[in-house]
Amino acid sequence: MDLVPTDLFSGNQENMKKYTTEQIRNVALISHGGAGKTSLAEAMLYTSGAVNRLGSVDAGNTTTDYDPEEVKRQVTINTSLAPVEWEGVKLNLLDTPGFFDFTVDVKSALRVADSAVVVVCAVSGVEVGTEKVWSYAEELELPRIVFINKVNRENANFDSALEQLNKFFGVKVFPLQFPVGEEEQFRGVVDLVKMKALIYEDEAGLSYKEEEIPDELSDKAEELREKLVEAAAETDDELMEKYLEEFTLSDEEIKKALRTGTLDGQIVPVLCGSATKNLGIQPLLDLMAGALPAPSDRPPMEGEVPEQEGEKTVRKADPAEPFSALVFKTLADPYVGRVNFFKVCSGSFKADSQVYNANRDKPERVGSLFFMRGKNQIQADEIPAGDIGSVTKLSVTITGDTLCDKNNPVIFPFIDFPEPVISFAVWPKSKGDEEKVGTGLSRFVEEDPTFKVERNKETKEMIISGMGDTHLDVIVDRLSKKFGVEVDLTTPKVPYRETIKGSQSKEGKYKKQSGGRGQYGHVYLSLEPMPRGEGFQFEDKIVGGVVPKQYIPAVEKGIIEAMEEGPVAGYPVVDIKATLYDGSYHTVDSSEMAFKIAAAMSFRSAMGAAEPVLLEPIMEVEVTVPENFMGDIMGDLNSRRGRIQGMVPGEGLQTIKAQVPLAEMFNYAIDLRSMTQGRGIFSMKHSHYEEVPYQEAEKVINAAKEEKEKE
Ligand SMILES: Nc1nc2c(ncn2[C@@H]2O[C@H](COP(=O)(O)OP(=O)(O)O)[C@@H](O)[C@H]2O)c(=O)[nH]1
Ligand SMILES: [Mg+2]
Repeated sequence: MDLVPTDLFSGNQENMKKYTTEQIRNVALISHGGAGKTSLAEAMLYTSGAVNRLGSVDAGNTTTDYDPEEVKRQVTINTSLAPVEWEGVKLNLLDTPGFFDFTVDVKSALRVADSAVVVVCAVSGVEVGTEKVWSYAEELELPRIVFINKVNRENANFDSALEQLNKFFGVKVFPLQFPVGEEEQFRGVVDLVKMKALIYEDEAGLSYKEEEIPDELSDKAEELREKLVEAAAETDDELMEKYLEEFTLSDEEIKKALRTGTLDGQIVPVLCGSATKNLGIQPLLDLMAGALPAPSDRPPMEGEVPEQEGEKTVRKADPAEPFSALVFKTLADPYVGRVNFFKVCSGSFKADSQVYNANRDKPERVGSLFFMRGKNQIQADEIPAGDIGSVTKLSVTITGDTLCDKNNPVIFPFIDFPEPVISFAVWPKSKGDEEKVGTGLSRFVEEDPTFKVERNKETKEMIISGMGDTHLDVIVDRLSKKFGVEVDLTTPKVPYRETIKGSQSKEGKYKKQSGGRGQYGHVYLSLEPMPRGEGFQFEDKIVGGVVPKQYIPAVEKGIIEAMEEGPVAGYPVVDIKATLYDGSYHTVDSSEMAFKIAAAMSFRSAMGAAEPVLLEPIMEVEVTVPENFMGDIMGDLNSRRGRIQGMVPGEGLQTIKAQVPLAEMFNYAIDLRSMTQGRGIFSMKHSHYEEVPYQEAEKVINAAKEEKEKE
């Protein structure tokens, strides 16, 4: 098929020094959407000299939001990489999306990161997304630094943001700085280790002067310094002894304690600044390089040996170990082909080699290897353990796969992918584009484990499902840009079912006499309801061969075929038991066909008389929102015919569990977002089928009638 070329990857070649495992820091930038991760990555690139102008999200020219879909929406969609060279260390920044639709990218990035910088907005403080990403990092026991950003913004309040951090995440969240001036007045930070004020003078924020702490801030500085020394002393028995004797520690001792404390999670240091003003970036880079772990400081990766059930093995981030790498991101670009991003977990990855994909039991030929900086490629001959790189044109490898040495195979577990929350039926705008749409969508499935495509046999629609309307919107735009096809999305049909509430027995007789051989089939069926989810059961109670054995399967088949279209609105029939208890036959005229027809006739008339009803799918829904939205959310769920099952309180958040009909949930992802200003999240999965209430059923029946008449 024709592919529309895109310029996703620029092909620009850059150069970079070589770094050893110990000199690498893989740091994920995580936060609630909009706190400033992409801007912060840009500021770090600029401060380190990797780019010579400070790109901005608003102007659409940052290094890490390079995808046209990201520029258009001004939000990060894909995790992208930004290696920053600082003080002999390479910081591989993973700029993750904050938008909930793309949470999987955050989890994937954290799977390969060795630490994280949690960005918090000085105006909004701790938000739903902050808590989410914090809990992901906590689960993985990732060392963390907090950066309180946007101190220059109107209504910025460092102390209040810090207080919230302490409230939500405990006292281990510890300031190493506080701002000098806020909002427009923000001009530097008080460094509590150096006990100096770092004051910025140039517009670009590239240099600062160390000054005495201004008088009005010195009490606060003393007080916080005291706490800092105490916290540092607590990381180590020896330091504690010294502290108890001398009531103080040297700056060097504090720094060392900060590193130990950060590495083992006892301390989460807090820094502050402004990404867009490029203020406070150097101290952040210094701390990241100094206190965050190299891959070799982290516990070894655990994996399974393929085909040796239950056998575990570990890989250390050591170039001397056998080669292994974990693929954490796949991009399908029609122009360059498939791009896989990986972290080398052990050994080293050599260009122009052959490796083994352990998940798919397939060899892969490897050509060139690259480090990526946004969309720019930096060619690499060899990528050592711990480092992150990319490779194009592998044939079978996708997100989550382990590449390794064939003689030392290992499979690393990846992340659990969440179930999609929103679905649409997709229709090509021009007839004949069906195949192109199918091909395009299946490419996206390859690169995106949270995107699903399915042809619904019952409703005969092509259904796409994803993590939110923006997610699917992006897919539709990409379908047009990359594959040149335009599509419309419509609300999917609800896969209703039908069943009966009563029991009935009816006769079915099919008899035809038209010269020559006739047709004769004759049965009595009784139908009775079965519990939800039981499907279909057939019982043969014929005695004395009144319906001969060879025709019994035809009777069952006749019923099953008739069940495809129920009497209420033409939906499939479920949860019934059919018993064949009587009938008769004709030695010459009876046939399988005749019995099949007779069975269908008997089934239909029994169905119609046995109180047939419509069933609808009920979803198990979990909604998490800040407490103050509880009332609105419950009211809304009620109006969707939902039944509240329970509530689980959290720190400032509530999780509501409810059962809600699918028919009422198609727009929930969108409505929840607008009801909660983006602060609510939800998940849902199919639970069971239930009878549709009379008034609703009426609508469905009328719609089905209209549809039939149209045909
Ligand atoms: N005033 C101010 N705005 C900022 C700062 N950092 C980021 N922004 C703005 O906040 C918005 C979101 O920033 P972005 O980097 O895309 O956030 P992300 O979603 O975390 O990547 C953009 O409009 C930025 O220009 C800052 O330090 N001060
Ligand atoms: Mg971003």
